[in-house]
Amino acid sequence: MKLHEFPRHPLTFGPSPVHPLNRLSDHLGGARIWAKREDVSSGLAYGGNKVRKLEYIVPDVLASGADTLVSIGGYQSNHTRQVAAVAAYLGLKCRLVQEKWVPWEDPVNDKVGNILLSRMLGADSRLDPHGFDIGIRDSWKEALAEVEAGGGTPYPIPAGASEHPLGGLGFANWAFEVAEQEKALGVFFDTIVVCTVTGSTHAGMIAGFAALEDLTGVRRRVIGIDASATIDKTRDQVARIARHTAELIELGRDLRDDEITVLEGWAGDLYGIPVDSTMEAIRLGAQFEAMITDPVYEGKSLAGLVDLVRSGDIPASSTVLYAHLGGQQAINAYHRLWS
Ligand code: 5PA
Repeated sequence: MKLHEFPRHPLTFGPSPVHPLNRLSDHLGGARIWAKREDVSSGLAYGGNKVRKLEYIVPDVLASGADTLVSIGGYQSNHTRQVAAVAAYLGLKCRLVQEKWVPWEDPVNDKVGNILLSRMLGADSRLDPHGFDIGIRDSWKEALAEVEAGGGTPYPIPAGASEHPLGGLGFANWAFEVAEQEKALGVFFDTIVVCTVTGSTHAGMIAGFAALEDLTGVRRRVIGIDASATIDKTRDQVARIARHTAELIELGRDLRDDEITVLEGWAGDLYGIPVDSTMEAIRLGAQFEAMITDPVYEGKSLAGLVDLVRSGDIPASSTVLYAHLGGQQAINAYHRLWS
């Protein structure tokens, strides 16, 4: 099936906004930087990148007759909050496994931000002591079995919706949306920078931009910045989901290795724990553009972008699009970084 033939259940306001980051670009003195904002593109509990993925998964949920969405993430998972939001919006139940993915000892880490919102949205959100892993988890399988045992019909949504067979479609379509916006704005983004952890955001973009390249003959760099700190797993997952999504949308060729780029160097030692470059990037985004980024994801990808522009790896002649994927809801659990 071609991408536009897959059913899509609208959960966003439409195309996410694109705008220039002029003061940040001037400050860095290199490439011109723009942002495309998944953080302000949906009315469902603040939205974020998972809402776009879920637009392609919801038709399957509704067709399945399930009554409970079951998903998994860390205590401050943005993904689980977005699953809770979509469940509420569709009138479904929601069971969430919130694992202790981050050794961040703060008395409100399991109370404020994303988890607070998930509870407000009516999800059955339960804490689990297991640590970080982007793979398929026993705790999630147990939650699925529990829902069934209780007479419910669960619909499984894995971490970040990434291992879901349709998980890459949302961001494959993002590539085509970018191309439309470029026409309207009279700009061309030769480089895209995106945060990657469970992989289907970046992987979807890779498949989508590959399809666009085959239509137009124009190549671009799609750079994933790792924020998982488990780079091998994330690289494998990105490559696998990109290839799967490319096949799904009938790309008709294998992806080249140069189309799959996940860079390391800005994740620090641990998922969810910011390092100096993260804090500097958050400060730059906030103080030059009033663009808020979080210490888990977007602060790290912004740090990658800042360094690549400063070093000239992304040349001064480039126009870069920074994919802002959301995540601000976690910042209250990180209040002591600023107090
Ligand atoms: C997340 C993911 P992928 O997981 O698709 O690679 O996206 C990375 C990412 N930015 C980037 C933000 C704000 C994100 O929330 N979040 C996960 C979550 O549980 O919230 C899936 C890990």
